[in-house]
Amino acid sequence: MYIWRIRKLTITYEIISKDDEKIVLKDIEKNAFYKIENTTPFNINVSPFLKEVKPIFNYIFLDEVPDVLLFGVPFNQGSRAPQSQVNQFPQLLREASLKLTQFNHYPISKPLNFYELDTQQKIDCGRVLDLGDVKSFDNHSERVAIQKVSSYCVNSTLPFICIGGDHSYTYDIISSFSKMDKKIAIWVVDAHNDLFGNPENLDHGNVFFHIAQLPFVEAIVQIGGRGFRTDSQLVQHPKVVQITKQQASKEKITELLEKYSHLDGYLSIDMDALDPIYFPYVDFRVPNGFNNNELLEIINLIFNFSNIKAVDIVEGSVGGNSSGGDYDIPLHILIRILNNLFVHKGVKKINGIIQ
Ligand SMILES: [Mn+2]
Repeated sequence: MYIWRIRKLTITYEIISKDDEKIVLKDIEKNAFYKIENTTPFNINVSPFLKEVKPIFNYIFLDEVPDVLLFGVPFNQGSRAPQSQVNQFPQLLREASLKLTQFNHYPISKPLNFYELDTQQKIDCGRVLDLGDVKSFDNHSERVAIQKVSSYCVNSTLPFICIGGDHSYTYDIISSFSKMDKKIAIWVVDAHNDLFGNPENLDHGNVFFHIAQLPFVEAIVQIGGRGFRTDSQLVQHPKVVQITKQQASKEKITELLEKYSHLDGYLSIDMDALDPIYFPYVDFRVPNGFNNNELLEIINLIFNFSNIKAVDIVEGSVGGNSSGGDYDIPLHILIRILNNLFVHKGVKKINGIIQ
């Protein structure tokens, strides 16, 4: 028998890896490795809709209750870009995260923490459960699969983050909030307004037209629109407030955050909000976008005012070297979002004031 049964649970082990059958542990003091049976039931009732992958930061969570949930949506069927490869983004981001590998502890979890040298800050991200990637199952469509997984997250009442995928799947995630019986505001940072085109087919170019039809969505605030439009491409909607990149001052965004501070919030980050100089790996690059710090300031501002329940990061694509630093900017954004989800978890705010 190669499987050891660990009895002295007072010793702290690092969780090195996990598969369906076994978990590899390392005794930190003795520098010795052990294999134990993997008796943790792989998640939850939606596991047929999830593919297990190497988790972000190789942080393997085996405890009962995490602070934050994460899942990947490796799909591109809603993209208008020919042969879009946005389906590969969850994997690329997970690969990029491995340079910040943090082996979780066993039997008692330790939280994910980072140190940012630039700001001399410790970034607490709590205990994160990476559920894996959504997969279609049986005769269910990709969209049904996403709705199953995001409904699980909504029902858990834990904050969660989804890594897309094209922007159309934001519709399926937001749909899962229908059962909460609460009105929500959607905060979007994107170079485009995604309200244009044949409304018959939901895709990433008209996704916010469809989201605006959901009765529990009270308002959609789009920040970062830029570039040229034709008359017919210039679409407005009574539920949608548009703040262009040029208009996106702290004051303007705060004014809207105050207006909608009575609502729960959802945040959607399209990677093309960033200037292509900083992150060119998207299908539709638009010049004169936000830099990394401007985007992070907007994200922090939104979290400080709004009760954000879930976030997505979408439309990242292939082209860069995941281990060579080309995906560090989305990775830093992810870390900052995890930190915000963890820190603001369960904190009720009205007009930026903790209640
Ligand atoms: Mn978009």
